[in-house]
Amino acid sequence: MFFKKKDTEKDIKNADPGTNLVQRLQQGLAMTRSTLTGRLDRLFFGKKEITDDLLEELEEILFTSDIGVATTQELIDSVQKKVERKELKDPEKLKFALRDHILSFLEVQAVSHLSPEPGEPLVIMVIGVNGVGKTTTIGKAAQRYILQGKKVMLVAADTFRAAAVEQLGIWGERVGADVVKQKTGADPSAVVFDGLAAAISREIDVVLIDTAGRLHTKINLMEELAKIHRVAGRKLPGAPHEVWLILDATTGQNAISQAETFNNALGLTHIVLTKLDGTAKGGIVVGISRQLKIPIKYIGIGEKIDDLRPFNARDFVQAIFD
Ligand SMILES: Nc1nc2c(ncn2[C@@H]2O[C@H](COP(=O)(O)OP(=O)(O)OP(=O)(O)O)[C@@H](O)[C@H]2O)c(=O)[nH]1
Ligand SMILES: [Mg+2]
Repeated sequence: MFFKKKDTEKDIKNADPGTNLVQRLQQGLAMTRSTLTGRLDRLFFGKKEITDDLLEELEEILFTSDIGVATTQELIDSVQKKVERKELKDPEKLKFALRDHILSFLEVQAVSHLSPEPGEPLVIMVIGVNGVGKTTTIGKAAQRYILQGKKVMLVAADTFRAAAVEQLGIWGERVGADVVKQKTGADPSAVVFDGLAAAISREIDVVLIDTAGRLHTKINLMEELAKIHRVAGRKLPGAPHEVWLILDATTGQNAISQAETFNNALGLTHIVLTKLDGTAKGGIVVGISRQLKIPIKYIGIGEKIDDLRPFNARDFVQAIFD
């Protein structure tokens, strides 16, 4: 089952003709929108003033959309203070105040990281627990880089399952990227070392490294990933320039503790949040941004090749609230 590059380009160009970015985001985030905005609108409808009961219900709504306990508390405290100071009286204005406050959480500064030297490839290491969407995200991101005219290489450092290497190979064929792989069970660091050597000699622009989410050996996953990271830097000083943690939005609050563990072990530069289309827990985006202060690079809003979207705080807030 191989896909033609032409088809995927057509997929991207023809996807949802006539639908703008925010509309497509709204479709992808439909479940989150209906739990959050739908319930907020019902809460505010016909209300003339902001009472304690209203705030209590608001707290419940924010909480069930997975914004997180601490983040919800901060939002409610801020609203309460504004009400006490008589800066906020109208329930309809409360929605806008909430929206602005949430936007401020989402506008996260970039984590400082190195860029490749001129003529050297940008090396991106992609990590996350099993099944979150690492390989799929690599395929979709590769497609984006290729459409920007870049030469892309995928490195199969998830060597523990034959199916994993094969899956990456299919994506490589589909989008037109080189794939570097070795046989199942090979040392992932060695695959990365050889992959970077090949990338340098083939003048590749972007290298995406696929890693395992679970090991079937006694080796600790974090130690294995840290070794890959070190070995990449030995072959190409400064690499990997970016470390993307893939998180599955349907995991809810547990995603935050996963991110903390990976960040402590490897130092993340970006987060990609997948499967936002399959959950009403889209509020997780807010909690992640506020607590981790690591920028969200992309969000996954479906299984189609163009369903990986650059995360934009304003578009996201607009898609959820408007
Ligand atoms: N609905 C939806 N499904 C997604 C999204 N991203 C990935 N998936 C699906 O999630 C499943 C797992 O994706 P993979 O890319 O294989 O995940 P992985 O992290 O590489 O998994 P392992 O290699 O087993 O650790 C696949 O069926 C994908 O199609 C998304 O944004 N939305
Ligand atoms: Mg995979």
